[in-house]
Order: sequence, then structure tokens, then C-alpha cells
Amino acid sequence: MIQGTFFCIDAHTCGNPVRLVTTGHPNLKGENMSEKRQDFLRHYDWIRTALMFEPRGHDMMSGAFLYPPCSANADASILFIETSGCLPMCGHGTIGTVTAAIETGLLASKIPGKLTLDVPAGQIQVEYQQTGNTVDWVKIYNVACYLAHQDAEIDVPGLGKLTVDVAYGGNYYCIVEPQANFPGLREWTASDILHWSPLVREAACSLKCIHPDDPTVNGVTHVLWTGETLNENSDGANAVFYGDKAIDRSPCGTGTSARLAQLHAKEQLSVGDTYTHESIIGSQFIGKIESKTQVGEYPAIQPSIQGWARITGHNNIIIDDDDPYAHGFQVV
Ligand code: PYC
Repeated sequence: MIQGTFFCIDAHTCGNPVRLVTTGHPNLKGENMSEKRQDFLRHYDWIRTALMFEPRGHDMMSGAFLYPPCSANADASILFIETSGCLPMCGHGTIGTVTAAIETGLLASKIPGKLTLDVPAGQIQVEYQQTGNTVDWVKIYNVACYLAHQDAEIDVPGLGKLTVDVAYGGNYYCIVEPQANFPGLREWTASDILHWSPLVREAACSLKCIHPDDPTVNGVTHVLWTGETLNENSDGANAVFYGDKAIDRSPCGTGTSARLAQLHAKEQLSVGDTYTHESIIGSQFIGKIESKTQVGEYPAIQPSIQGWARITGHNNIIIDDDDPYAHGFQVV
């Protein structure tokens, strides 16, 4: 028996997949997207695993559902889904969702080129430029971001000691810069990143992080490795590890936001500075420190991230009880 049919618009943001699910939304309980995220994880997680894991998805798969706004001033809400769960915030996911939704007419803005969106991490503002039917770029004014731990020493089995920072950019990132036990991202292969990242994340679990405004957002979930750039006009390069086996092909919106918060806290960037951030494949986001703010007791920044996305196809996904892999599987 068919459990669900999900019509999806498949897209990519600077190389990383975004599957925007346009039908089959479960009716979620909650006043805001953080509560709705918890409800989805409790009762409907099979939809995520079916759409993100193999055989319908893959290790990097990431997607979103659009919901009606939770706040009076918002245009819509986004629930992010990916292989590791439901992220509080996803930058590449937002850029892909906005592009696909505007280009296909799923979402119309009240003010041309501007949107206010509720996401589990809070509320974000979006600007986009459209030429004809094409969305050329999307700029996200992200939630407030801050440095949670500076120069923390962790011991990674087999690799040794690393000095790392942990910053919040919508998710908590363990940021690793080149040092004695890490020669830099371009000196490592993708297999090296996939091998060491889970061990770094595990070692970084000792670094407590709980979001002051929402305790359901907690713990280091992502590892951001830095290194030399491929493009002359990039200010920095990164490879973000997420889930069990994924390296972000985009420069990572929340990762870039975390990096901006870290560099601002360490007085390497100031308000008004832009930072062109490059991914493992050389694709770029433009980050900017828009203003200073506060998250609980932490000095914080309000960053923006700009990037582009393209639709790759339309996908009518069927989840059938008769299929032993109806809810997906992972090979880890
Ligand atoms: O763009 O924020 C992002 C993101 C998080 C995980 C993968 N991409």
C-alpha cells in the first residue's frame, strides 16, 4: 500500500542538493517552527529518512518543506530535513528553497524581492533578485550568531591534540584551522575529512553549547575545516562535515555565519566587512557582518549570506509499504 506520494522540486545551491517537498506535509503541532520541528522528529521522521536516505536520496541529501507562517509578519515557514535530522537553520537549504519556490510560483512575496521566513532557529529576512523567471541570487539575513568557545583543546584519537573554536551560525560548528595536526583542507583528501570529522565531533562534545534562547538547539553537530582557497577572489575556504558521511558542496550558509562570528570575536573582521567564502569544490557565498548584537550573555553578530541555486528537476517520490526500504537506509 502506498504510504505517501511526495512531489519534490530538486535543486542545488552552489553544488549541494536541496529537495523542496511540495506535497504530503504532515500537520505539525506547535506555536513556532522550533516546536513544529520537535513534533516532526517525534512523529513523522520516517518521511525524512524515506526522502533523504538511500535509495531515494544519498549521503549529502538535504531538503525542506514550506509551511504557512507562524508569525504575523512572516510570509512562510521552513522545516529543514536532511540525513542527520532536522536542522534549526540551513543556509544552502534556504537559498535553494527560495529559488525553487519563487521560480515555480509556490511562494509570492508581498514586497517584491523580499521575504520574512520563520525557521526553527528564529526568524530570518531574505532578499532576492529575479530576472524574468530566474532567481539570480538570494541573500539571507541570518539569525544572530556567536562564538561559544575559543581556543579549546580537544584530543582526537589517532590524530592527537587540536585547538578549536566553537561558533553558532544556526547550528554549532567546531572550527578547525591549520595547525600541527591539521595541515589545511587542501592538503587532505575528502576521505581524510570523512574519516576524522566524526572523531573531532565526538571529542568536541565535551564543549558544552546550549542556545540561550532555545535549549532544544544544542551540541556540536558540524565540523568546519579551513584552508587555502582555490579562487583568487575568495577570502577563505571551508569544508563542512555534517550527518554521518556528508561534506557540504556549497560554502555552507550556517557554517559561513559561524565563521564570521568567530572571526569577528577574534577581531579579524569588523562590522561592514564582507567575506567571500569558498566550498570544497570552489563555489562561493558572499558573507557580510551586518551588525553587532547579543545572544544571551554572548556578544554576537547579525550576518548575511548571499548565494545562488538552480532547479535540476521534478521528482514524484512514492513511499510504498511493500518496499522493504520504504523508510530508507544508510551505509555508514
Ligand atoms: O548551508 O547551512 C547550510 C548547511 C548546513 C548543512 C549543510 N549546509
